[in-house]
Amino acid sequence: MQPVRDLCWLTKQKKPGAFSTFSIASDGPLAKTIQREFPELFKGVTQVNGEASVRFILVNDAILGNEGFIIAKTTDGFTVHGASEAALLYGMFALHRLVNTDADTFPYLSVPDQHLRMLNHWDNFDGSIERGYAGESIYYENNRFRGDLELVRQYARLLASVGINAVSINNVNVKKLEAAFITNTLPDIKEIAGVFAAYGIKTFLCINYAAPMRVGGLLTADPLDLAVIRWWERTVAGIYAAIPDFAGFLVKADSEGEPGPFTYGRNHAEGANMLARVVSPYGGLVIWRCFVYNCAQDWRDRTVDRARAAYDIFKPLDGSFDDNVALQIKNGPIDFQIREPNSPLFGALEKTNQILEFQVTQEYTGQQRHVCYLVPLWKETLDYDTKHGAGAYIKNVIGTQSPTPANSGVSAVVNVGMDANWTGHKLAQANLYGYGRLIWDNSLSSEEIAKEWTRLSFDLSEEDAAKVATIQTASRAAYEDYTCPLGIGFMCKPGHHYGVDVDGYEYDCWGTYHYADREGVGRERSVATGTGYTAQYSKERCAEYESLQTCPDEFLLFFHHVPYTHVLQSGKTVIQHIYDAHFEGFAKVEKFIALWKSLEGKVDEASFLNVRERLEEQLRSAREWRDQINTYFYRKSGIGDEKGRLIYP
Ligand code: GCV
Repeated sequence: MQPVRDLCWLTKQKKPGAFSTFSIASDGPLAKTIQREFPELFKGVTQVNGEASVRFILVNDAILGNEGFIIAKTTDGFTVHGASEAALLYGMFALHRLVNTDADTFPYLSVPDQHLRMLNHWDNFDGSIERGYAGESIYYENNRFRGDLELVRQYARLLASVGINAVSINNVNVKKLEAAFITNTLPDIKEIAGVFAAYGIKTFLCINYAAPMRVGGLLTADPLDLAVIRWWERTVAGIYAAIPDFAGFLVKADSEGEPGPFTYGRNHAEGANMLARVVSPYGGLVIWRCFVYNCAQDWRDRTVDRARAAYDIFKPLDGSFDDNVALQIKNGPIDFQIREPNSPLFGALEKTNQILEFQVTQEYTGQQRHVCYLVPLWKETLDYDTKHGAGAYIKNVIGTQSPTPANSGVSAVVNVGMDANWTGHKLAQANLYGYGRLIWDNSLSSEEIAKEWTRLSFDLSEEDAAKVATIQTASRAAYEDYTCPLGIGFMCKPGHHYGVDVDGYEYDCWGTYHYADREGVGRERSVATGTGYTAQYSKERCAEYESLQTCPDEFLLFFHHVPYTHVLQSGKTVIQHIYDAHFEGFAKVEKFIALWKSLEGKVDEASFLNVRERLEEQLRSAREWRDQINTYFYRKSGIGDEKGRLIYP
């Protein structure tokens, strides 16, 4: 039996009397969605203060662009103006948010900062989700389509309400059955894409680069081979015949065992452009991931630095990708750790469309058993000045300054599944909500977003709502404190990535080493004495990271190997910082528990129990992280805690 789904931040009907009627002078598919949604969203409302009607009006206004909208107060309600039905739909959801958070900031104008605002599903046809922590796939089960289009609709409305306009619906690691989606299952994909389209969301598929062989039976997938090109042309014609508004492909090539152009001695521009030219006549886009590195590294060989890989491969190709190709680049050079510097590709690529990739699903950040509100991390990346002082912000590199802004933006691996509350941990809903809100409006603060989510999700007094928002906004730092001192990540258990294992990856092939010895810890990536990775940044950033005097403390061990007695900019030694952060991180979780327990009876019971149970697991896990890391470094360094706290010998 289907569990009752949590309506998340669209639950609220608490503003009685906002509107009783609405009108829209348009009858396209999204206008129909508004007609359906409006009564559902504002149901139960009765007229108050004469504010009764909402009028949706299509206008042509350069300021609004295609997706922006303006909401104005009128004598008897509100008007929503926008240049497209999608804009009006966003306006409707914004109105719901504004009236339910008591905002009185009308006229309210909102234009998205990023064009492409996307979510990636890593869902497999068997129903499993790679790095999924909220149950099985909402699309698939047992190698067939679940066929629950009402569930997809509920999901689509959640996404549209925060401005998401694109999804990819299968895992980037494309196995045998999924590789044939592009030929065998088009009617099912069409149904899902149709539901998303009604909410202004475009659908992408991930493809296997060797599909011409694995699906088409050819002997090669060489992008320059004519038979391969013809196969893709026929296949793509079939896709567009079935789904005329199909958005395009997302491709993981030559990465972690996935096939790619390297097999045929071709570079990634040759590989991507071949596909781009095939989808171009239909207006399709090829999103090509830059997560390409050597995952069969010998830990003994210190000359290989995984952090360098994406830049080394893609920077020389800048300017050689077609207009309808976008490179999708993970925020950091390694892999979604709680603290990593930003990828040096941002700012280095000048003639290539770029999509910044985040991870909403909490693979390395507590797997939706720990509360870890990630908006502060994403915000830091968007606001990062690649030239340090020159105003070359990542949000502009992927936005207005992109060669083709319409083909650039932000993408993220999503955190939803079949769990009744969508995200496993109730508080993890704020990551999905916050992701959408932040990438639409890059100027929002993470605190504002946390407050907004809390107000929309619970009926609490201001004082109690502040407690929830405090847990959220303090949670990233807490998680970092007990898992990732000074930028050294990957001390997690190999494979599933949950829980602590300091040396779990130290002698493995994945290129994620901390190099702790009895003198010190950290990866030396300087030009002077290390792998030279710092040189991949602008000269301003390179100078900052290269020097021990200016390298920010939080990245120190990412860029440098230093003695345990090295004094940080904070004035503490490295070893004392490690001890302090781990004791403090654990204490923060204890505080979260006390705050949450004080909300018993004030939030709905299902949410209360869900979060309480997960916070208890978080505390157990944080204790393991604290004690194993503290003991590990105490044993390596032989230096005790200057505050005399218990470190197990
Ligand atoms: C989908 C990490 C994850 C993999 C994931 C990969 C990627 O390595 O652990 O599960 O594969 O990133 O982003 O492609």
